Amino acid sequence: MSPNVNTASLLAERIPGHALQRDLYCSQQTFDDDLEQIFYREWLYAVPACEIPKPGNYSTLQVGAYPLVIVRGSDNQIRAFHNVCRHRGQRLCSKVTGSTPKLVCPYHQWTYDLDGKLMYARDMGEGFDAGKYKLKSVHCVNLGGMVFICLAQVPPAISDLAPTLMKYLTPSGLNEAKIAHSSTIVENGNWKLVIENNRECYHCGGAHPSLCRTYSDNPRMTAMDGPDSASPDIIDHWKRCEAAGLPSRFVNHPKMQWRLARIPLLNHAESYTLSGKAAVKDPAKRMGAMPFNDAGSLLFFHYPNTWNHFLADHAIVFRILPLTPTTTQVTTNWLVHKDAVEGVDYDLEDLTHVWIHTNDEDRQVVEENQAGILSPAYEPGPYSTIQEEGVLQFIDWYSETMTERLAPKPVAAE
Ligand code: 3BY
Ligand code: FES
Ligand code: FE
Repeated sequence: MSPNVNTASLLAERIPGHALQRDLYCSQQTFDDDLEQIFYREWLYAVPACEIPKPGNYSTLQVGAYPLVIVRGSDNQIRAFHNVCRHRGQRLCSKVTGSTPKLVCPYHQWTYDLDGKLMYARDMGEGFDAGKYKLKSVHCVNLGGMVFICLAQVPPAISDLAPTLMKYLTPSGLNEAKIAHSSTIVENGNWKLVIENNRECYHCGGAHPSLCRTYSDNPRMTAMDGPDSASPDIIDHWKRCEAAGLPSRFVNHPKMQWRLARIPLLNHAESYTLSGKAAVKDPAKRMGAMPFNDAGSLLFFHYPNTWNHFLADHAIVFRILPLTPTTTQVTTNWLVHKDAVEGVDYDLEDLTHVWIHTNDEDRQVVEENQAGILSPAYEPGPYSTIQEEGVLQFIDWYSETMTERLAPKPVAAE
């Protein structure tokens, strides 16, 4: 690897329409720049709200250097805090998820209310002002059951996404959901390779035998560049769904940072199961209120760290977090209606089989991709404009965002 990597210069030299240069996928410098300019500045998907359904429930996550905790307060409000005690800095909550009436530091038991106020600190002497030691808060919003956080002092506008996402998610009933299964894996690949892989289905036929039973690898399914570029069968699907009151048409951020679109599954399949039938059998126990069983999958991605599938019976939500230049954590949650009972209304193996395998297949693809890119012989090759338009869009979004943010700032005039 080159000793002095300059992310901005590499981006300036990149060949449009091609994969990125090696150092952008593996250098410590670019990894640090990605954290600083993207992960510490953008809204990130954190958890499904149903992971913390009751006051006192919390979830933790690590974003780069920042340990964070997301808590539901006694007022039912979901808040995010730096998971760092204001006494001597102990991490407050070490479990991935848990439940507690108050946040008690394990070191010297400073005790915080669920809204972050310091309630109790033993023997701190006279003049100690507990009001100065609230937990540091992190911006946090619950959009239709998906909790997003932002580490920036001033977060970017979310107003373009919020109403649209809530409108599209409402029929999926995320607020009436529970987690049926959760999986966290580590992929030995740069976070951008994980997203690139998700943004195309050029690899699907070769890599995903079980997913391909129900999911079409037609490139127009995953990487439309606007509603008019969709194929006639998708446009028909939107018309049918929207006539039944289900928001479905392709909508996107102007720079394609996010996109929503409801796509049909193959042969009117109901769900991503091996049989194509709904995994949750009892229609009364399916998530949300879908007008028909073959409503397909509502696809939602938001850069830099989430893609999702909302089906007529369940949903699968994905979060990625970069760990090191060449490792990425991928967390998948399978959501079902809160009243659906495992072993009665659904079989867990039937529900999770396809995406547990698909995730593992994608992990292998990403790891082999990273292994090849680490070779000094690697040279960025061209993306297919027919099959990999989604990857091109992601790489363009990444390159433009980073280039703009890494550019030297004009010095203010005296
Ligand atoms: O291959 C993947 O990981 C997924 C399948 C659905 C969208 N994307 C192409
Ligand atoms: Fe938390 Fe001391 S570090 S109470
Ligand atoms: Fe894949």
